[in-house]
Amino acid sequence: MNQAVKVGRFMLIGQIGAGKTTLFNCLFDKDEVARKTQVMEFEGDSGIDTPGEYFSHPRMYHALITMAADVERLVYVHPADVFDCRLPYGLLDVYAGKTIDAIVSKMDVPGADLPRVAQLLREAGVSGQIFPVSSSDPVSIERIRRHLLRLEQGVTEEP
Ligand SMILES: Nc1nc2c(ncn2[C@@H]2O[C@H](COP(=O)(O)OP(=O)(O)O)[C@@H](O)[C@H]2O)c(=O)[nH]1
Ligand SMILES: [Mg+2]
Repeated sequence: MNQAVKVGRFMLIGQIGAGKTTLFNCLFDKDEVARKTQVMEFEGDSGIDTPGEYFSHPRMYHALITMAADVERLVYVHPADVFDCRLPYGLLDVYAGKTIDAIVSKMDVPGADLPRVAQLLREAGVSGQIFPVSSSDPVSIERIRRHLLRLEQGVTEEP
């Protein structure tokens, strides 16, 4: 009997250039430079990377919101040196009762301000965990991998 527990999908959302695809590739050990993401990218049953346009253009919100209803966890990626934040209208409503985690990306850039961004995220409705990350810091990526893929609980993915 297969004892493996199915891991719920996570979905990365956030503005164009936030660092979603770079992180996504790191999480799944893909050895490629992030190209502009044009469509939803699925990694098996584990994760979805989304184009920034879906996040930034109101006429694309429906695509995100529809997909959000189907994923277990929504993960908002926000750069450490950007100090405004608008989550798509309606997303938090669809997601009521579920947790939104956030990743503060690009922690290595000179203007990075984690406390300031964290406060911004709380005000925007992020209620879950906030993870700082830099693509050049493997420890920060490993922490996120453990959380999102639930490695710390010994849960394995179905083949
Ligand atoms: N300095 C720095 N640059 C990053 C980091 N993560 C991504 N980038 C750069 O930010 C740009 C946008 O990254 P990308 O992953 O395509 O963003 P996406 O549009 O959210 O998928 C690329 O030039 C990346 O190399 C990071 O942790 N630090
Ligand atoms: Mg991308």
